[in-house]
Amino acid sequence: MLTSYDPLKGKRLQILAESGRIVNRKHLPEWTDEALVEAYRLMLRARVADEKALLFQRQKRIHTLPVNKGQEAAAVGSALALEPADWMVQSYRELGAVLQKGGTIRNHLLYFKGSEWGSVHPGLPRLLPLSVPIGSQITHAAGIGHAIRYQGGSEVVICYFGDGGTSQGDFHEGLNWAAVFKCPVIFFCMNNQYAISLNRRHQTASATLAQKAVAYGMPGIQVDGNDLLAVHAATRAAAEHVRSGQGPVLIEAYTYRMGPHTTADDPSLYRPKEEEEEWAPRDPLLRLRLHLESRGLWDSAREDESRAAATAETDAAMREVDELHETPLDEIFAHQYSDRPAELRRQQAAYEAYLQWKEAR
Ligand SMILES: Cc1ncc(C[n+]2csc(CCOP(=O)(O)OP(=O)(O)O)c2C)c(N)n1
Repeated sequence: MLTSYDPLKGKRLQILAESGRIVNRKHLPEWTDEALVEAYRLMLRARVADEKALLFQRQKRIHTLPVNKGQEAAAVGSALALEPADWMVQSYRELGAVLQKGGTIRNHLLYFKGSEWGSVHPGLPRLLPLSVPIGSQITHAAGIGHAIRYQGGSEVVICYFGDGGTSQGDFHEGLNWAAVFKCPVIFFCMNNQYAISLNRRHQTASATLAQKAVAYGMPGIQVDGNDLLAVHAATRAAAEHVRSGQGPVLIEAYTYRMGPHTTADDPSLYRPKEEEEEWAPRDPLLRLRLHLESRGLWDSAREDESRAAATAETDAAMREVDELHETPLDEIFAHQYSDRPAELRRQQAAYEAYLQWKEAR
């Protein structure tokens, strides 16, 4: 692990500065130019899909959905540090990571159209369904990690959650369990500064979220979450540590949610415009693009071409999802129990009655 980045001293790992300049060669990942360009393309693909999904929601083609803008480097940089056999336990704001793992924009849109089938990723049993109940996925990740250790496997689990997730009991239970039993889990906290309208400084009295690792007896590190290279270097080091049987690691990616919490949110009600302006030049795509351009690896023609490809892919995915039927009512209740309990049957009947009443109005 990168022990020189002691979270108690508040040292944050950065490799790529906002100007696009490399400021830390010691931890620079050994990437080919092609790999770096591919990582940028993936971030751009996630950005375009996110922008378009917001429009589709406004057109009422999908329902309320979370917005990813600003968190693409944290998602893509971490996912690229893992192997295909590793497990990914998601929250709901890591589209770039899900796409890297092999998930599709179609499924992303399908899920937010209200269909659980958007959670089914053919051929990817190690990509868990998106998890909206805050923090609940942290204990799932610890459990998967425990099973891997018990069976003597060499896979790693990465588990994403937000700064708000660290206030849940599940966070304590998951990290404590994983540390005691040396479960191979990377706990990846996306600190985007807000849990809906609640600012991070009201979330915890700890100076950093990474320092919470110390109490559980595991390494913790805070990275510049808008820096693809820093996120990648830290996750790589964490994966090596975890894979070698030394137990879990906590990474705090210090980032910013550039858009609203979801399409149902208005951030102008709780955060100052100046703050958004301060973060705008730290946009993770902008910074990597500046770097690539300074090395002659990218230009506006390539940008336009990649944007157009991602736009076409997202439009085609939306058209396909438009064609799919609404989720049959029974399916909403179908996957929780093999024998549906009386209370659930009652709720289903009540919901059916409500829909009929609504139809008749
Ligand atoms: C157990 C639970 N409580 C409350 C909510 C309502 N809720 C939805 S998102 C959210 C904020 C989560 O903030 P954070 O963990 O920082 O993640 P972010 O949304 O910023 O990515 C809350 C409280 C929920 N989904 N689950």
